[in-house]
Amino acid sequence: MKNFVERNIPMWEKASTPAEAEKIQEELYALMRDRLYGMMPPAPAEVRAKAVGKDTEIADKTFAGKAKHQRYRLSFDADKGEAAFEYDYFAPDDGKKHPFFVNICFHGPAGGHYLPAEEIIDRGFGIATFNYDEVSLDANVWDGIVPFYNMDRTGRDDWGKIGIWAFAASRVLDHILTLPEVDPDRIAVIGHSRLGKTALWAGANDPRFALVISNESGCGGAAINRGKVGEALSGMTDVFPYWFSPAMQDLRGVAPDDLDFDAHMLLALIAPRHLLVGSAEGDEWADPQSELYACRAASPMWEAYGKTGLVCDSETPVAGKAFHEGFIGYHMRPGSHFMSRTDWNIYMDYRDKHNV
Ligand code: GTR
Repeated sequence: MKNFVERNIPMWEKASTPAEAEKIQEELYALMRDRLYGMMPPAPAEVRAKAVGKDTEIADKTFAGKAKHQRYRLSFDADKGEAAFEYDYFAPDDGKKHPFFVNICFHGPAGGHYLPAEEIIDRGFGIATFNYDEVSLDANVWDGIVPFYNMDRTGRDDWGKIGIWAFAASRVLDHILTLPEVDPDRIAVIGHSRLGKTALWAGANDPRFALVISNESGCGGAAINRGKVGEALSGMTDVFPYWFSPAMQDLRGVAPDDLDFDAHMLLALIAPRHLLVGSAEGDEWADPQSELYACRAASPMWEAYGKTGLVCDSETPVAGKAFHEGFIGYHMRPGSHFMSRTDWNIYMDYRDKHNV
């Protein structure tokens, strides 16, 4: 008997080789861009960094002096002048190279909820973190780096906030690649909830991220829309129009079964790199089951590259269990919508296990 994914999720044309997979990924990228997230500007030729403050208070109090900390102001040439924003850099202070997290964050710079920074440093990972509101406010206001670009939201395919924050994650990546503590082959992009959606789009746009981590990104992120409980894309056209391109308004009133795309197509853009999707048992709004379905439905793209996608013998998520054997990892944590220490530790376990 066919399972839910085989019965309900529309698939792309089968790809059997990496070359075929790449061609289909180009088509899927265009679809996700045109339906949801909008255009991205080209990467700037150069990102300039200025050290703007070393907060010894943070390095000493938050990390007991174990971490190097530096706040940087990044600037780069945009269509209409120089755009800029700041981020915080934390690295274990031992003179070695480390895997890093580019953390798209609700707060800055460290020590807040959602970011157990000391534990992350203790496990040997570095953190480059920025406050998304400082790049452009999480509201229908086009401030921050946006006024320096021609995409001013009058164009149907202009970027929305998810694209804008994802673009910033790539600029942070540009800079950390020049720093001595960073292992360039082991950089992950991570975000929670709306910022999990952003991490996925950042990973889809920038192949330099070796690992993409979506924590409870739900609707408009890792959750399959067909059969989904909780939030629906149609409702998002009203509540969060500014997260997406203006063209996303076309989804108003559209039933999930009538969409010509679904979330597995977004996840498939990460292949053949590593992808982690985390859910929480009590997070019906994001819908763990739909996130697991998306991982399963995305797996054939990894197979076309000769890699294993999701390895999971269960139709349903299992609280407290991580399915972490393949290039797609999925776990569901007991508890509510949050990016907790448990989630971070599960992601770091995967990174240790797969050396990514
Ligand atoms: C909710 C939204 C979700 C999720 C969440 C969050 O209001 O409906 O899609 O993104 O916010 O970002 O915390």
